[in-house]
Amino acid sequence: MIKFLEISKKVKQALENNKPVIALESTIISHGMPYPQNIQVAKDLEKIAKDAGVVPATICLMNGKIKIGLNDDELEILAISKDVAKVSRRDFSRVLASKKIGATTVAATMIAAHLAGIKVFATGGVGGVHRGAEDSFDISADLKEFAQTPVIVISAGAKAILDLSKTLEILETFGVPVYGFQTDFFPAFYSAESNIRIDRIDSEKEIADIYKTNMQLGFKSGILVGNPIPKKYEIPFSEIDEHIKIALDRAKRNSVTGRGLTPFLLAEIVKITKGSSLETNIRLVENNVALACRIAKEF
Ligand code: PSU
Ligand code: MN
Repeated sequence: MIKFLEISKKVKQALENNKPVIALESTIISHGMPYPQNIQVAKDLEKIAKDAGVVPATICLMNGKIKIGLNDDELEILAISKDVAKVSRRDFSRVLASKKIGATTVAATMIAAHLAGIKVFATGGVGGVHRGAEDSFDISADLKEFAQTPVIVISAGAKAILDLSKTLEILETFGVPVYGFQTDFFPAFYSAESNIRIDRIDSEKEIADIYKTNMQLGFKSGILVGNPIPKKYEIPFSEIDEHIKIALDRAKRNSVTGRGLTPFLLAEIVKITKGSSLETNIRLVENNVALACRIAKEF
């Protein structure tokens, strides 16, 4: 498997010298945000990490390689290109074998980060159990990945396009530790909190310690950290919920399902909120990258 890895020089050096590194996913660039904001965000996130003294490793599939750490040209290709595949675990080998460009979801980024030896990964929101999953069975492969790949994922929880309580139930079933960072409630992406209680953790060191203990026990699971968006940037739940219902209705009327559903809903919500949800989305990812950097420094 390692033969497919192509680790950038900076990331390799940092890993060899035990310097802090964080992984960043590429699906939020290619499928999660529109151009040209996406390229700006991709670069800004890398800058936040660098300014914190941490080496950022944005991950994608390209030319039959799992690329760990991208240069500006590669980021640009991901942001602009129209035929970037969205890669979750099941798509990994197909996209590698075809040598096409693939953007990695949370699940695929966890796999790649773990192969490269990166312990901490920052994203926006994780995939989860979709509303109406009792009929559609639409449950993101991200959740199963948490059960089997030991990476700490910093997220702002999950969007209310999902069924948050079912998402947490599945994670519990899979034995995945889920923590609220300095909060007692699972964050709801655009909104700082949902009404669902989770275990609280107050320091970066505690998260690192739990990860180390998990590894010493031989547990394979990842750790999901819910990091709430700062209150001043949040969109209140009641407000965003109306927009989400409109987006869900449009998805139903256009028969959007499967891997296309999450990107469709994200894009519709940006349209409905005239870009304000995008602004919020950017703020929360930045906030997650900053926390990921502090946790990476605990190792
Ligand atoms: N949630 C977001 N923004 C995103 C995604 C999720 O708020 O961009 C992306 C992530 O890459 C996540 C993927 O891993 O969507 C989940 O897709 P699906 O629901 O098809 O598993
Ligand atoms: Mn799905």
